[in-house]
Amino acid sequence: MGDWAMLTPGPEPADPWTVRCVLDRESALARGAAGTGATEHVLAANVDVVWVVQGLDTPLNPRRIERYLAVVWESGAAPALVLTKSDLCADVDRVRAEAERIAVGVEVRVLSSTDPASISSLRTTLRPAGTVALVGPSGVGKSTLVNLLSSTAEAATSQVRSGDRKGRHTTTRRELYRIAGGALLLDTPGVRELRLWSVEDGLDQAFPDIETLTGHCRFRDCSHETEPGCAVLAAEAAGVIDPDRLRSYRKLRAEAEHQRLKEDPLAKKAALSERKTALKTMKFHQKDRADY
Ligand SMILES: Nc1nc2c(ncn2[C@@H]2O[C@H](COP(=O)(O)OP(=O)(O)OP(=O)(O)O)[C@@H](O)[C@H]2O)c(=O)[nH]1
Ligand SMILES: [Mg+2]
Ligand SMILES: [Zn+2]
Repeated sequence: MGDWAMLTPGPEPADPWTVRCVLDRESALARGAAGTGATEHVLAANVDVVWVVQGLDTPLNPRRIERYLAVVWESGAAPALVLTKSDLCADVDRVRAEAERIAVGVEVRVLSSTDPASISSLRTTLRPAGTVALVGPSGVGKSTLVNLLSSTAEAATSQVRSGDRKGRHTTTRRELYRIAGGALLLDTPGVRELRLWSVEDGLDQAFPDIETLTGHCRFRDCSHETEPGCAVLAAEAAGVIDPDRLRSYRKLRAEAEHQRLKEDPLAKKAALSERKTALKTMKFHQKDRADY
């Protein structure tokens, strides 16, 4: 979804058009496919901006937002964090501030379907021919937002469950809507969690606060776990970095590395032989010690 193709019309107006070629993708929002996650699933191609949509009717889930942002940055599209249902949140200012701490350097927008001004303000960010994809869990109001922004869209919506406020997976396939002014909105089915797919730079972009510190670690290949002279650990100890955020960064990094090895047999082989060499060196040292 979202690929651009070159078509040529047939000789007669009623003739079918022929697809000449599909243009190279400028961005691809990809995640590990459901199940094993061993294959790539492109959610959307050629998207300029991705709105990571979360509802304020439930507490903010920082770890989920970080994961979404890493995937979006990696895609080449620019993320924005869109917090819906502000009418159901008692403490919007506090939550907004918390969101800004999590989504470092990302625009955070707070809105409600009941507040037309907040919707108009979001509309002003749309660009002609620009494509915006909406991603986020089921029930957060993605399709509602599409309908509010477009005068013609009639995307189906349905109420969240009253107990846990979970959505009902109303949108079941990706759907592109053209809206007045020429922007395109891509509504997607809700997904609770995005499995990482070959995220490398995206992770650093989602954690710029940690990324800037890594350059100051004593070792270039510092894993920021136990190494001496680690600037990240020092920042954590000084209370500059939230330990939960650091845990999340480590977890996502480990997951991305695991995914990379799964995707790339050569990298896996290299990692294995590296481990073997390390093991041999260890044995060698043990032998040395036994000689003493
Ligand atoms: N109070 C309130 N309700 C909202 C708001 N935005 C959406 N809703 C309601 O939330 C419910 C779910 O909205 P949908 O637009 O279907 O959610 P979705 O994200 O498209 O869900 P899926 O298609 O299942 O992924 C609907 O009953 C909406 O009316 C809002 O800002 N405030
Ligand atoms: Mg929907
Ligand atoms: Zn370090």
